[in-house]
Amino acid sequence: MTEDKDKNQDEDIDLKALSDQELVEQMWDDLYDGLQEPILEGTNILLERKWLPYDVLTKALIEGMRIVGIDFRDGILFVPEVLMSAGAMKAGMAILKPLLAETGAPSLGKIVIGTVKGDIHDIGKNLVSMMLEGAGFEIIDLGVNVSVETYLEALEKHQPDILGMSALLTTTMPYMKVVIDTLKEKNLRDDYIVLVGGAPLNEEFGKAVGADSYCRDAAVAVETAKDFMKRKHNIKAGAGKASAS
Ligand code: B1M
Repeated sequence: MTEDKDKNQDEDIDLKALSDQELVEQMWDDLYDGLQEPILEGTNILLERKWLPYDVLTKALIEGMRIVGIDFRDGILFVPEVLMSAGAMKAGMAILKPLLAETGAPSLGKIVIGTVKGDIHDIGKNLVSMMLEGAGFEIIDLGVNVSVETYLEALEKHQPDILGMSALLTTTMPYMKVVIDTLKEKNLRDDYIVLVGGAPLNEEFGKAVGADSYCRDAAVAVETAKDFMKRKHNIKAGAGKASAS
């Protein structure tokens, strides 16, 4: 009964009549309730109002998901509900993806990315991939629950510049070390720039597992990847000069 009432209330809301702030707050509620349609509509309205795709993503969708995360942690929301929220978030992200990827710039480099074994969280990883793609990187997305064997196969097949790993659980983040240690054992570690990210990680952890860098969020991932590619090109250019002289 209460659910029907809430649904009717939501149906009655004319999203177009809301101010930007009211609309964003309504979208947080709709994301919380896992409602895809209003998220699609709200995303489109903000874009029509000339919001930058990145602002829609961060201020409406990511912030909404942060709120979901708090109630998930506190046992107010449960897995099926959070899956609905994730579905709504992905629907909004699908609209933004081509806009964030509109660049036309030549490829800045190739990146193999995936969420580590045991972990099925992919929203953050997808977001990072979208933003990197938007910045001009070529992305090979291995999906979720990626084993060390799968990472190695992909590295061999695609010969990327960067390996990106995501983990959202404290129980799965140590797997990043398994992957990096395996690269070391096989003498492959120096062939790739390794970037890691995910909510439970931090800079210290990145260093401890032997990654080149920890990326706090998607924007930092883009800047870090660009930065490492610049350094890589400088090293190559330097080596060229040295051998020429
Ligand atoms: Co999960 N979950 N979940 N979950 N879930 C968390 C992570 C949790 C913090 C919730 C909580 O308790 N507050 C908690 C982890 C606790 C811990 O380990 N410390 C948790 C738990 C416990 C679980 C289960 C174990 C629950 C259960 O079954 N009892 C289970 C585990 C399943 C598994 O993986 N084996 C589980 C399941 C799920 C769902 C399936 C329901 C769903 C995932 C759906 C999906 O991804 N398709 C889900 C969700 C949605 C969440 C929360 C609510 C949201 C995660 C998210 O998408 N955030 C999350 C709570 C939270 O984080 N607030 C939670 C939005 C996203 C944009 O941010 O992923 O951090 P984030 O990505 C950021 C940065 O971290 C960074 O950039 C991104 C964009 O800015 N980044 C990278 C991420 N990856 C990167 C890679 C890079 C660079 C940067 O590479 C270069």
